[in-house]
Amino acid sequence: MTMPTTSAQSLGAASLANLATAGRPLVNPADLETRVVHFGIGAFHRAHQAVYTEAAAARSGQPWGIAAVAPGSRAAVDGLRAQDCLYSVTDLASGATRTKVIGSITDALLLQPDAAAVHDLLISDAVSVVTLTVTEKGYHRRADNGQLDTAAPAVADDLARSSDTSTAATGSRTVVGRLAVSLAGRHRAGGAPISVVSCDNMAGNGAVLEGVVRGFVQASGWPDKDAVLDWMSAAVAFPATVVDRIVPATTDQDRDAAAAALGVRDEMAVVGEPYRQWVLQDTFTGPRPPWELDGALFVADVAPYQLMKLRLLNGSHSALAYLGLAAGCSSITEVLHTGWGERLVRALAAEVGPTLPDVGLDEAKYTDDLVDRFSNPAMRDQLRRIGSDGSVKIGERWLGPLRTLRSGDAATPILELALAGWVNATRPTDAGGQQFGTADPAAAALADCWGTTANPAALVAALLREVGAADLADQHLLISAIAQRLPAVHAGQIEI
Ligand code: CS2
Repeated sequence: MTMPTTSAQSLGAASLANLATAGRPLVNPADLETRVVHFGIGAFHRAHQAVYTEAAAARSGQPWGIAAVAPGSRAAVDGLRAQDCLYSVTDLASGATRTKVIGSITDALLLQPDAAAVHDLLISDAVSVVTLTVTEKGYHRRADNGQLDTAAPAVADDLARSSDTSTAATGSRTVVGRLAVSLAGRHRAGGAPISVVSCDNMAGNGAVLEGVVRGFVQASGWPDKDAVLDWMSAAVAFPATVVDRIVPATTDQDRDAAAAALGVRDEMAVVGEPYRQWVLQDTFTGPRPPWELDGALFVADVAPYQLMKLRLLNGSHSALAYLGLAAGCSSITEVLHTGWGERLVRALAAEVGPTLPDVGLDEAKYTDDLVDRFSNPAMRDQLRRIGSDGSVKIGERWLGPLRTLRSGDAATPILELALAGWVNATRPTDAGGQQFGTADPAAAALADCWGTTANPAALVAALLREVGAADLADQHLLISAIAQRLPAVHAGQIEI
């Protein structure tokens, strides 16, 4: 079915009544209250936590709404505001796509110009939950020890401004700085307990977030910083979570298809695989949305789920991305159609499987499901999306299991091949940037490694040092095994 879309009405509160029932939000946005603040308005949040929150509000009758804060993307804020914070999600099931408007976002704000409004929300008793999807680089951790990088320019800037209490409510450039300043403000205002929930792909993401926020408070010049830290220990929970849904970047074609399905134009449309999962550590303080009503799982320990997801899904995603780019592919589905794509997913799972906690999760089924999910013909998930930010992703996905396996003298041929793929993809181009168009916060430092040596083993070691893996860079057998793989990978020949 196609409908003319160019002159269609735009999605917004006024057009909701014109939508077919199946396309309407589960809640009336006007009935919601802002009780959650979310940082990061990207497609992933809109296709994941916002969907769970809408269903939780609808099924419980509790008015949970989300104020979504963009760390830097004015376009996302303007786009949402222009549509009264409404947007659609299309589930890309093969042969059966389904498009529905989501109504859980109550406001869209920018971290900097709207800082006072964000601060007011974070210190208000009405808000009891903060969630984050700011990606690995949004935590500003040092590559060597994972602590807050207080020397990173944006963090240093936030620290400098935070000591001036007259600018404390307006100054933050980083989400970590914003949280630290506003949590301190909440404490000073005698504020209620609150849960701050990292939804980014990092092992122990709750503890990571807690560590960088506390690191900011410790590095601040606040005379009451010990009291702030004590209050945080008692009243602020940082539960760990595992989030999962493959959400490709939205294309013009996706937006046209959403408009055809809805009968209104939606410039903020997102698409995702039908599968979604959310596992949360059950340590919330204060009220929270009953996300379990939409299938979220509350458990005592998310680590087994987290490691399985990071090492099997994200680990093979990154390997498929770098090796697929080398072989001339552009999407995950395309790589799964090569002679080696599925083999790579299964071989990586077999290699890293022994590093996963043995708590009865079914790795074989998980791997079979991964192959199905990656093969979904309705998805065009770009390798460039997954290959971006490799310097802050591969530590979580590959280097942890690599260390464990090597300390037990296990062979690691697939991780070595994957690392050769990553090394190959960091090659700088004459025009600047990386050869397949991936972006990386450490792109300049990685490019320098290429400039300082022509020796492949020395290059591999330098790149690993750059991502905080000096211990691995000193393992000569590992380094030469990776280096030996480089010529074939560079030529696009992937041998598994
Ligand atoms: C991907 C993830 O960006 C990436 O590198 O591996 O975004 C992945 O699609 C999600 O974690 C799936 O839940």
